[in-house]
Amino acid sequence: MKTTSNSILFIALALLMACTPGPPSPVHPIPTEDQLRWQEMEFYGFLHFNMNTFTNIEWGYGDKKPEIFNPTELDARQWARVAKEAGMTGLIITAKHHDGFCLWPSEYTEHSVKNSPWRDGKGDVIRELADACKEYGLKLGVYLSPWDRNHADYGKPEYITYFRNQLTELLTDYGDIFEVWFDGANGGDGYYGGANESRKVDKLSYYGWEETYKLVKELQPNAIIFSDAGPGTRWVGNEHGHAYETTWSPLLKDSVYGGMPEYSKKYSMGQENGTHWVPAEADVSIRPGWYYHPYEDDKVHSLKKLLDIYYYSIGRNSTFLLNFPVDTRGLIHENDVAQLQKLTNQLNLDFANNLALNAKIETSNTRSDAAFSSGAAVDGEEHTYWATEEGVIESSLTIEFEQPTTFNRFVVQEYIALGQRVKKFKLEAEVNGKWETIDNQTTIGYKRILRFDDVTATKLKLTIEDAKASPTISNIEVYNAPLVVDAPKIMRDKNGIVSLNIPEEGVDIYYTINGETPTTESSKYSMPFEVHKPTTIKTFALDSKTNRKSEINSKSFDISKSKWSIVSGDKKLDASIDDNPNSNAQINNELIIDLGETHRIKGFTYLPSQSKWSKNEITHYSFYGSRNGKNWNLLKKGEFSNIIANPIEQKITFDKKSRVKFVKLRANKVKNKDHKALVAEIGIITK
Ligand code: FUL
Repeated sequence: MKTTSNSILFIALALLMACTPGPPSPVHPIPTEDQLRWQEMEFYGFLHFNMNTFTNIEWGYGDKKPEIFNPTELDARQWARVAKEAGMTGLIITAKHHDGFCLWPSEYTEHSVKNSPWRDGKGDVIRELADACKEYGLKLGVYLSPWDRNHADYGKPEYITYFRNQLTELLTDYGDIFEVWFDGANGGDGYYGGANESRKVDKLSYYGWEETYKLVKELQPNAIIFSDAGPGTRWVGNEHGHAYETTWSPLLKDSVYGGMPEYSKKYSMGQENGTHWVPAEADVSIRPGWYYHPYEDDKVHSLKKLLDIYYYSIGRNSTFLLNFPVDTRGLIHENDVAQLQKLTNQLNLDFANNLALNAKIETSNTRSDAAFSSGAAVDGEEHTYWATEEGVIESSLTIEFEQPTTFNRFVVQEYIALGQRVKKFKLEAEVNGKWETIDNQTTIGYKRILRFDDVTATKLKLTIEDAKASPTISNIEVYNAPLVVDAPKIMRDKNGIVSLNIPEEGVDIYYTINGETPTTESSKYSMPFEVHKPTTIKTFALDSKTNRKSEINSKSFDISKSKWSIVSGDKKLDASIDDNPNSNAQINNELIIDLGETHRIKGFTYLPSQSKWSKNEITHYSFYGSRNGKNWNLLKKGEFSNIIANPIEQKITFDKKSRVKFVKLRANKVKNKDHKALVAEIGIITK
């Protein structure tokens, strides 16, 4: 008798829940209003501009005089215009980087623009940017580096007071700030007011973050705070701008602190059982480095790479923070502007015509309340959503096209105000009356974009296979993006043999080997060729059937390594001079190379291992040269700045040229001291 009444009660309750009008119950954690607004900003810019711009390095020691800072044509309105035209919603600037130099006339230090020749010491970059952002309708954010290699008190409690004073200036004097960026880096050594020593701090306790966060909230209640641990947004864990196929916005925040060594591998993808809403932000520079280096003028990312980044950040439940290294004139370089424009144009084409807008749809289950009907998923409005009945997880939504329709992009969004729910979903298409799987995936979150080869179908079905609670889908869009012809990849091997490769077949490749812009009148590629002298190779591909043309790819080479050998004769070390970025040599502190003949060299390059989560980057080095392999001259000693977070090729130039036949790289420090250094490639600079 008791059992029956219990069952009746249970059924009644279940029915009541199923028919309960009103929105689904939230699944915690959920975002704050500010986080929601911030997430919808999607695409915003980063500006790295500082003393490093003028010293041509990535991390300054803090020992340079403010006189060095002297942009000739600084124009913050250009930065804002470029960002606005690209569809960006805000700009974040390095108000103070690790070298401690301040772009505003802080009253707490002499190490700032006020002692520079720029605008006779009366300038304020933050003010100019704040005004420009206002004019162009962009939001303003500030990066204030906690690590300060200039300040004498860094490491002592006094520095924290200084840091908070500076934060107070920035958050009081420049209007609304949408994001405050706290970087986790601390490489140890610095100038520190002349002490020239190494100072590491306990990143968990030294900065007193909780107090600092309170200060931010007091001064800028709506600002989002960035750090590895949030609390507003978290680092995506790499500097390539790539979020993960499975990216949760919830984070086990209490297990994380800013700059923790295991963060990237362990926490950066977020967690299904995360306790706090701390969504990912994917930061990446438009060139290899964060700061401007003239030698990277021809290394601005290709359209293909920028598109990949877009789809791997915004398309994977993350925001996209794209950096511009402002140059010594104080402008975003024209090459960067050109690539950005290509990205914007292509995205406009990719997302030109939403084939799902107000399409005919069917769902396996829908909440009875009309406010959450299936039509809400295709009404082009992301604040309305389709929801299933409470507790109904497995569900599908089918779009029916009026005629066979071709598409290759699928956009889907969850109504995240109620929490991130979907754990597993699949996409299928009905092609010639048969259902075919397009993709099997995991998380959706704020936005997920799938790219796939052209499919021509009459129906398209999204199936939610697993979720933390009944799904809430706010938006679905379908597009047919035009094909982009890839620019040929330029590779040269140890013997100086150059090959130009492209994935597409039936496409013609044209090239020049003297740095000139190639046209269809230039050499047509048919087979690999030899190039031994320093030069720049430029190439593009043309699909003559459709007249689609790729952008031009360009790569500069120094002398070929055909005569080089490893002095010890150890064959395993050849990987460091084989001109193949994907093979590594493991070295015992030192690597000695015989260049085969004498060269006047003005620098060297070091490419660390390109494998994910490598522990073997050399962070501090000495580089020597010799004419006979016996008597060595130290040519340079220093650090490879930021190599751990951004393991790109390091380009080191000497104060003067040196004639050498032998070179020696010594690893003074490796990222993880229990690991041996890995060298993907060593090069020399002669031109
Ligand atoms: C890193 C810094 O060390 C780099 O210099 C750069 O500012 C990047 C955005 O964050 O951690």
